[in-house]
Amino acid sequence: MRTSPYYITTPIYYVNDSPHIGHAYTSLACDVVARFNRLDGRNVLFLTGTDEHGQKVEKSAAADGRPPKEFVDEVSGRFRDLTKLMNFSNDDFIRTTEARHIRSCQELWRRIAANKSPAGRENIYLDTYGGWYSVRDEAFYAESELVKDDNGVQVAPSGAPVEWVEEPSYFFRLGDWRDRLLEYYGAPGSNTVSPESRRNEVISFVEGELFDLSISRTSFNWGVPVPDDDAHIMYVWLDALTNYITAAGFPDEDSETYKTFWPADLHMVGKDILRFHTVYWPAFLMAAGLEPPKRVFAHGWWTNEGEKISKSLGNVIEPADIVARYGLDQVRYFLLREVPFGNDGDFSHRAMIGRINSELANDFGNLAQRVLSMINKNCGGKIPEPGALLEADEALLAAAHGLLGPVRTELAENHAFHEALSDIWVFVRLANGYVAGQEPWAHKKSDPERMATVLYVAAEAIRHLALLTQPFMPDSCAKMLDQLGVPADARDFSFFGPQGALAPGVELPPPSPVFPRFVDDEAED
Ligand code: ME8
Repeated sequence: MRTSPYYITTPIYYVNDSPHIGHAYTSLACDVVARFNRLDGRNVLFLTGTDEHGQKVEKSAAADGRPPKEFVDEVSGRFRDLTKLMNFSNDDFIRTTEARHIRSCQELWRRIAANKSPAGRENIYLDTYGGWYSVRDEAFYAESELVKDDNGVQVAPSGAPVEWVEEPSYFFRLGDWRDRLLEYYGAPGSNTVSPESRRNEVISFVEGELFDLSISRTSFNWGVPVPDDDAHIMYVWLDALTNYITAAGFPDEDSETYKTFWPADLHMVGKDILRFHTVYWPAFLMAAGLEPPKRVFAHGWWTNEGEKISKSLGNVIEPADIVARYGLDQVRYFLLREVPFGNDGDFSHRAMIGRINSELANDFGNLAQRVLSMINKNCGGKIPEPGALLEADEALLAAAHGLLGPVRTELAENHAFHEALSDIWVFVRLANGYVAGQEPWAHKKSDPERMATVLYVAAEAIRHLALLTQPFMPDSCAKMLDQLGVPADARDFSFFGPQGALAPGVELPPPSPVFPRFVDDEAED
């Protein structure tokens, strides 16, 4: 168990369109880390929300024929619904159109402007921006960064269209912060920016030509006004990134929330928005005299059956559809088990069904169902009283007790969800092998005490599995723990190990399967 507080954030999502599987993925990863840390005794602040200003959102509202505020209220609601659909345990949901956030942005701007850069210059100065802008990426690009698409047209490195923009703008003296940024990234092996390949990418960007950054716009007005100059609104990324300190209570730095939670322990993001989080954001914070986040982790990109996910290709995966089809916890398990976290991954229905049937229904589900049914039939529906333990029993219990340490490292430190699950499943198979090898059913008449011991040890194994997989599959594990008679207040990790052992004699409800097999009604062949 640990006690230190823990602050974790998702990106705040643009409300130009409905949420899809990619948004659900990042938030799910954060939810699992947040739940794990809470079970591990930490005081967690888990934040998600919506990014509602900027040209992209303004254009989407116009295309929908509605005033921006009315439009963002509705679309933000869909992201809030996603948190319920996916059973996310976020403590706060921030919207950048909220008064608390506008106040926080303006104060951050004032502080940056009031301080000098490391070169002793003004951090913010007024000039004119003449250059490329991509509304889709909400990003400025230098000529040298543009690439040609298949038709020979100049586009952003992401493939997004760019337009020429020329307007008065405030600039942030990003170039002056190079050394401080490099210091922040630390020595090789430090995990301020993870995974390592992303860290290298960021360092080579910062070591290159670091242009000053345009941080205000004048050609439209859907944004936070720049303090003392109403003709300008803040660049949407400065506004958006600030959400992370707004929710921590900024500018009230004396508040308990701020003192407890800032700097954030982890900003989880997709690889597309790495630069904003690891270059611009820490530079803004340092310029304002605030601490930068402890860590940014950038994960990979999902494709759908090998294709880029996009509205125009018509292959957007709606979280509600797959949850309705496969079940919520099945989807949660699949997304974090299928792809090594950090890598790109491909969504495939076949792979989903494969994992549901083999790993959830066969391996884990059958283990629980077999053991609980035998207890129900042969032990009067009560947790059996174990007799003397044999070597095989001790070995299985020791393996169960030893699981928390490595899973904590993989999940809470390295965010290698796939490895955590794969280790847990090694134990699921060990427990299945134990039950098959010890044959409790064979001792029913000849040695009922031995049968009771094996079923008790197997039930303890299931209790440990259910405790440990709660962050991934909270509802299913709750059902399993109910069926084991584990009280609701005995499910955190302080009950992991012998101190939380099942109490013999506790009456159990009749067992019912937690992980059914998926039968494909819609299969065409
Ligand atoms: O960038 N695979 O918002 P956004 C994996 N508002 N993850 C995906 C994905 C996919 N195919 N598609 C989206 C923004 N994501 C800004 C963020 S933060 C201060 C402001 C996830 O709505 C992934 O986390 O475009 C990605 O970084 C994020 O959604 C982009 O969401």
